[in-house]
Amino acid sequence: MFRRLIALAAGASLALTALTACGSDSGSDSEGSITLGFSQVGAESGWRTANTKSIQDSAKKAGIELKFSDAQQKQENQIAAIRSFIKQKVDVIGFSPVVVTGWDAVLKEAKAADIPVVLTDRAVDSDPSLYVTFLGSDFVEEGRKAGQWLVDQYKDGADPVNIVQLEGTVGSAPAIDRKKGFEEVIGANPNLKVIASQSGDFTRAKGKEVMQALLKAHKDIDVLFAHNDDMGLGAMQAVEEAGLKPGEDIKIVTIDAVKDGMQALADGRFNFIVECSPLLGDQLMDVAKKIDAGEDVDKRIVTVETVFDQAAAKEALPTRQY
Ligand code: GZL
Repeated sequence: MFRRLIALAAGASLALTALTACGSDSGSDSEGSITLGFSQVGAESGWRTANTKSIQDSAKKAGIELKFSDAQQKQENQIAAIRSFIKQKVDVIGFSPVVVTGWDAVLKEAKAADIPVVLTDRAVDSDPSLYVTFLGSDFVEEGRKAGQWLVDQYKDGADPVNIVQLEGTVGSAPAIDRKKGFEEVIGANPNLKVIASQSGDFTRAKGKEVMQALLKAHKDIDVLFAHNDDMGLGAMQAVEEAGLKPGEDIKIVTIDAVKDGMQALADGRFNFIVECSPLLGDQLMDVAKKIDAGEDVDKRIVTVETVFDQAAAKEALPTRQY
């Protein structure tokens, strides 16, 4: 705030000078480098690793000083990191909230300290006045796209299609919203039935473990919908170890489109991936600069993303950034 006041005052005095004595030269730039404190969820998936790299590379490119903290998927670590950024009087705080609830207190502390907060990747249920903007994907739409592919695949079939769902981290926005969008769309075809749905916490290891249990409990699984590639890749191993062919005996639909997922798709072991872009770094730095300059920022910035079938994955792989 203080920096912004200086900028505004400098602007005002410049304008005044210009009015009273034309030809005055522009004031020196009061901009120094911006300090951004960022609390990251963790390093649970290929998507997260790519997201971290994007933020770190973009900060360097933008000349923004980045204080980065990895919360190992624990909310208490994120809250502690945000409090530390407040104490250090950073210019802007950014974070990707591991879960939707429990942020009101620390966001109010940031507001009281007059430090603007930017949400990236995941949303919170706090009052929107407590943060400047939410920059990230529309997870409900991602779930809908996954569901629509299944509806299209099975539109002419009369047999029941048994689906198991590997959900993301319990209480996280992507897990809640992807499930919501997926189940809303597959409701269009009464043959499409979710016979089991369990969290794999967005990790490969947990995805494999849960899929092993599901394969033991259900002998008639036709489709796996996993909320991210990493859980799908772990589950794919469980399917193969059970003597079944992933992509054929059990169709696999996932979300993210990180390189390992795209390779499985190109190899025919996945069937469809909905992209969720982790490359949010440049947009985050742009928002930080706008905030610091006192410029307006949209309350919601939705990332642009697409979908991939097996042919599209083969084509996209050679130039895939992540
Ligand atoms: C989505 C992001 C999710 C990814 C997972 O924006 O929050 O978290 O889909 C990651 O791979 O773990």
